[in-house]
Amino acid sequence: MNSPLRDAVDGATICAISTAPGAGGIAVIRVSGDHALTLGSKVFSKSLAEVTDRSVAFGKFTNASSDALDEGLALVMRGPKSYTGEDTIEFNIHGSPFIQQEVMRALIEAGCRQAGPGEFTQRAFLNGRLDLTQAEAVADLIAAEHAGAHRLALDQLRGGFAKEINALREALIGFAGLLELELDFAEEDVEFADRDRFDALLVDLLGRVGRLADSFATGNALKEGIPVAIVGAPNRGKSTLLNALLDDDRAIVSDIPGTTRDTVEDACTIQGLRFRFIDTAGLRATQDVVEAEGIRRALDKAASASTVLLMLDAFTDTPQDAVAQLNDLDLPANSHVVVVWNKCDLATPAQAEWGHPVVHMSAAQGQGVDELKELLTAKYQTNDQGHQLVVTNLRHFEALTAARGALQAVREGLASNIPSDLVAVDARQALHHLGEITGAVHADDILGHIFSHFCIGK
Ligand SMILES: Nc1nc2c(ncn2[C@@H]2O[C@H](COP(=O)(O)OP(=O)(O)O)[C@@H](O)[C@H]2O)c(=O)[nH]1
Ligand SMILES: [Mg+2]
Repeated sequence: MNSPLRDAVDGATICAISTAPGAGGIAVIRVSGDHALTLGSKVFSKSLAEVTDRSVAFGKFTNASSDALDEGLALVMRGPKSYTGEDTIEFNIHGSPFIQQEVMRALIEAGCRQAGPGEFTQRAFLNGRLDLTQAEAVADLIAAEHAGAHRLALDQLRGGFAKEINALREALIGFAGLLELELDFAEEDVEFADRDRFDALLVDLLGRVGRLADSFATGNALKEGIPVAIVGAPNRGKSTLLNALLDDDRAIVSDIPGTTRDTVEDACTIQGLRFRFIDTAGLRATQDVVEAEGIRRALDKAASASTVLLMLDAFTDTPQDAVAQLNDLDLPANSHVVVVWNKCDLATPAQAEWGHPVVHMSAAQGQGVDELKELLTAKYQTNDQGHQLVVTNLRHFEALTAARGALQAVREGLASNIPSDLVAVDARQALHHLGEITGAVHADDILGHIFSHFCIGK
């Protein structure tokens, strides 16, 4: 392999069960490494070296004492055009835990080593088959439990994000090069690049890095579940709505005001998007310390939610009450609020100008719930269409934030005529942080941390 990082691989041929633990119709055991073909052949009745690349052979499995273990298939994929970049065999065997253990034992007796978590993918990275963002996307893809997370992982696996990071790095390398050229000729007091062009380039880089960093709030919500807080005064039907949205008796519903005193939270998927609905304690003045704490939490949840559903009671709330309730929430200026008039089976709500979408509902009878769902999915589906790049990974977000800080320091340095060599230090720092994202620069402990979260066999 021509990657200098290849040295980090210990040279062992590794093996692991790649299918889920337990019994199944079929199990897959993967073998990867320089000696995969020879070691694999020791447990299989055919010589794998003679099997055409990317084809399948049928044969019998035996151990070192020639005990028959199973019969099944061997798929041969020679490096470098394999997932890991090394010679790889995938054995399809019958999925009893006993057979799986015995074939694994036979492979280890033959000289393979049991793979650690994510070791196949780690080798793929070290052999230059994937960059770090793609390797992480593989883990996300395996963990994806709903269509939204699946799509984000697949986009990242396709490499669009890594491409943008690499483009940013290249622009920055060009910039750092010009700065350093200037340094070489410092005595001659020459300014090579004109400062306006430098600044324009920095503004562009800062804009692109900033957009990616800012997309984390959306990306993370799409992956982990978009937080939607249901707030309002007691007895408006908040808990009834939570139950209707989840289609489950999750929260206690009663006509006694102040029933919900803590936040109740649960997730569900609507049209492929994951939402986390948060039912909260009714907002009212209270002397009760427990209820007061519940109200404090409710306001916290409202402030940090992606969407706030303000529940109103068509029977008891006047539009003035309603506006007062909205103001009492004291939400950040650009919050996404939906005004929900509940109990429309009892009364018709008064008209008012909200500047927010309004839904008329009877949560108890299930009317208007679908309309609300439509509204929510429409909002978040348009947000993530057009395949804009969205950052979903905390590690990427932190590196982008650090890169943004370093780029700002470069810009300020240039503006205040700080010596070029000091500015160049900040430029290198920004370059370093961008490189951390794709793994162009990496520390072993970071790699260890990333791959330890993988399944064994991937
Ligand atoms: N008529 C009517 N009653 C409702 C509706 N939604 C909730 N309720 C009733 O209002 C009371 C308070 O509901 P609950 O969900 O506990 O309100 P919360 O305090 O805001 O969580 C209960 O007796 C519910 O059965 C509705 O759409 N129509
Ligand atoms: Mg309640």
